[in-house]
Amino acid sequence: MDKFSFVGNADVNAIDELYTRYTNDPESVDIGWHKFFEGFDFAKTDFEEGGIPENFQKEFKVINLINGYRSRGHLFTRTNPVRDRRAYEPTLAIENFGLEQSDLNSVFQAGNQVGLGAVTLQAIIDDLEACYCQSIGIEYAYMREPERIKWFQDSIEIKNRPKYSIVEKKRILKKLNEATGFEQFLQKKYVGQKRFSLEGGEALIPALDKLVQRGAELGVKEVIVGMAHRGRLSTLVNVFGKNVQSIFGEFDGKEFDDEDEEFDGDVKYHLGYSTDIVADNGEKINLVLAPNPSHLEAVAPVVQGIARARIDNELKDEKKVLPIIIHGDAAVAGQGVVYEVTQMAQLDGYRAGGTVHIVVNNQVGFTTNYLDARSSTYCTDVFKTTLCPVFHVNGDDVEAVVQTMEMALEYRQKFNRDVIVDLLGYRKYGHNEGDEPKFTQPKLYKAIAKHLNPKDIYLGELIGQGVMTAEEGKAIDKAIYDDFQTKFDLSKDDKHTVVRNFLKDTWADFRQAKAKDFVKSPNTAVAKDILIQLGTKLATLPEGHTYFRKIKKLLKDRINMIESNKMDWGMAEMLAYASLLVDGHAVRISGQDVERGTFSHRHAVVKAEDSEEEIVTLNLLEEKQAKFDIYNSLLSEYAVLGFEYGYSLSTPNGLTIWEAQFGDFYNGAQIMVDQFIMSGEDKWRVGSGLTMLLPHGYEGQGGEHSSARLERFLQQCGDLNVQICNNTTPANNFHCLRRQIERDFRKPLIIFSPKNLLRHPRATSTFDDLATGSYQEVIDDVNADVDKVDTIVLCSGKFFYEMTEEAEARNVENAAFVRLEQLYPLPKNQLEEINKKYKNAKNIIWAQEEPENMGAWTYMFMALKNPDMKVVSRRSSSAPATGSSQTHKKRLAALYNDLFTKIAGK
Ligand SMILES: Cc1ncc(C[n+]2csc(CCOP(=O)(O)OP(=O)(O)O)c2C)c(N)n1
Repeated sequence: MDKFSFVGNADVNAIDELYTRYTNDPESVDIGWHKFFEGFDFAKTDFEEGGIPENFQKEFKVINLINGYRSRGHLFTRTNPVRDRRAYEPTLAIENFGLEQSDLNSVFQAGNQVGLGAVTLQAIIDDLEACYCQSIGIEYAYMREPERIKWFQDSIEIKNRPKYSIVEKKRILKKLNEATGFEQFLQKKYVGQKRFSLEGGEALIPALDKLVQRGAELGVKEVIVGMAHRGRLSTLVNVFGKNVQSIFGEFDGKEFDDEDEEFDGDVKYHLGYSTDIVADNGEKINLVLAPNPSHLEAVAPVVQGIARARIDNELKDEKKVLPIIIHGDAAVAGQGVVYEVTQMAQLDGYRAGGTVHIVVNNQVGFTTNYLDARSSTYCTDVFKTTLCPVFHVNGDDVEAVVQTMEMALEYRQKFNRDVIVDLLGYRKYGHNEGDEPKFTQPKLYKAIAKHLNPKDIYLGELIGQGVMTAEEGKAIDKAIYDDFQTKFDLSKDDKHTVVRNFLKDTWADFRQAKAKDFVKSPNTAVAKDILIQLGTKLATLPEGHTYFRKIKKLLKDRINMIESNKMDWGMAEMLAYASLLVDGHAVRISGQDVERGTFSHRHAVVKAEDSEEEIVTLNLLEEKQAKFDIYNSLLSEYAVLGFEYGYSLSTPNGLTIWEAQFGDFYNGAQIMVDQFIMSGEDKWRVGSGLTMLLPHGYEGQGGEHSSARLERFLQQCGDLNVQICNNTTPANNFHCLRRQIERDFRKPLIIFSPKNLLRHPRATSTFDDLATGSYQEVIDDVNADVDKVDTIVLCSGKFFYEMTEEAEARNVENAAFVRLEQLYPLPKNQLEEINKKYKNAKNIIWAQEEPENMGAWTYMFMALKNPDMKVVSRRSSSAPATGSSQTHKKRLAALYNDLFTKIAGK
């Protein structure tokens, strides 16, 4: 396309240049300009001498007017079904473009720009009004790629409003009818029960139906949907085809079909669902609705992660997977995670081929008016960060909605970019069905009370067009009602609410874990010769590049580790990944600066010095190995952790890891931890083997680089929901990572990972440590003399090394320092064995470097219920640590004094 076709303000010099090109080669300019010049004889125009003739100037003014409609037309649309829009200045009145009423009947070549040929100004305006200022408003003129702008102009200006066939019209009506009938039935049977009615936004159902049906035609095989409460039940029944009978059972509050008495389950409008449907064209489409918490927008990155995993693991083509995220207008404008997700959308590590974002915009958020809910013009403005096109469409004009969906999907399939649809409607009732909206929006609700629902509006139109009769309309209503009634009656005999629907096929080979699975970890050893082979390969850089001297040394050190049979943390970690990869398990790691590693211990990606080419030796192990993916993330925790959680839901056979820069920063993603990772299985029976690496440890670096808030995780442990580990040896970390894949069930794993142990001279392992045994939940003190020990010091994490060094210096011999590597599930049997072994021990101490109100102390106290257990810790504190290195040292000294005083039995 020609670079001048999108000039915002037609510039005479630019057009002069364009004209010169046209005279030399008419084909070299865009067709719109070609036509424009063809009908206008500029050849004799001498700009320099004679000035610019008036008719020529006016042509430019008309072009400016056209561009005005293209870029600002969306501000003057009829997209709001129940309220007047705010007034925007300047308007598109022709006077604002230097034109006059007397010009309306003059013919302008500029009509060629919108595909009309030379026509009157009035005809041009009529066309622009029809394209840009009716039920659909489009924001796209800010896009930078001419190809995409042209695509939009063609779609809007050339295609304009499509004429739907009678069959299509009837299908649209059917979906609207189902949406309306569903809500009305529930309103009658379950008065006042929360269902978060879609009424006022019913057009969502034909809209989603169109996305699925058109998607099937455009090659989509899977649709991954995330949405909050509003309209969720209707979507499940009317788009996913979930049997409405089970929804009625959920309204009756039936118990969940889970044999575990402790299973909690969730409210009906949070449960996930997966199903296959056959589209009208005969293609099978898999539909997935992700489970979600109340926390609005939190599901957005999870959906992206699921979709990306489906692309990576199976479909290998972005066009085959369609992520759809449905938002509320208040939530989309207010929640920062939307921005994070938008910013991720085109990144290599996180792209999922473009998401269709739909806002069910009912103009209110609970009781809050849009005027108090955002500073931006539109609730969708955050998406413009990446210059995404945004459609605003009137939900009362259902054909416009369906047309918008077609355009949005076609755009997505063509360009693999995000596209946004702001579906304007209203909310017929209060926030939920027991809520009185007139307290806060009396005027609006007066208007809403009088407003016909979208189904009746459309039915009226179809009757007017002679497509249907009123009687046929009534018959459809009755048939829908009768069908619901039959299923309602049948539902009374159902005993349970079915929970396990979501991603059922993906998880078919995995079972639910039981308490006995955690008594002992499985064997995760790897034969020594294989480890040596893998170690050599991952420490060998391919020839043909020059490498930075320090990196060569680093890899040479890894080779030395093989020769000296003494490895560090990074080597064992890499070997864990390598061994999984050659066994066919993909490994994916993302987080800030993970490729090198925040503390420079990993170097999973090596940059060639000459070309900056990225060398990933973990992908150079064997021809048939699984893929190792590692991505430095954008500087986000919330969305990235959510994404990886979503990825893990779809990838039970691979290891999915998120690493925090420092453990502290995970709390930016607290919602993901609380609402998904810790509680997902108990609410939704979903599995996840997501692994979080949270650097943790007191090294005098201040309040924000010390604590990954172990106490918070431990407080949320129950129902065997996760594993909390604080590993102290490279080998144990190796076994811990491998254990994630070794078993036939999955649990999230949270590793409180070290910083100073990465290079600690005592924190090393041998190849034999990796080639034998399994993960050790408890590591006994190998140096303790059982007969001399009268004190057991239980501890966790790197503090062990500091305490034992200090104990050696003080010649302490009466204490055994026992490491608890896995804090949850608590290895009680193994702790009991320790107790038995140290038969002379009368004294038991829990020693931690964290303040008393943090770390594992209160958890251990509750779990062991031993009133004689003493604690050694820093004093309770509000900030996790001091910022002064001197104070840090002083406090550590105090900690030792307390510890060794207690060990001395004083
Ligand atoms: C993060 C978060 N904060 C607050 C709430 C409580 N809340 C539930 S719905 C709602 C209003 C949502 O408005 P909108 O996004 O416009 O969706 P609507 O309910 O109008 O469809 C609020 C504030 C929540 N669920 N999540």
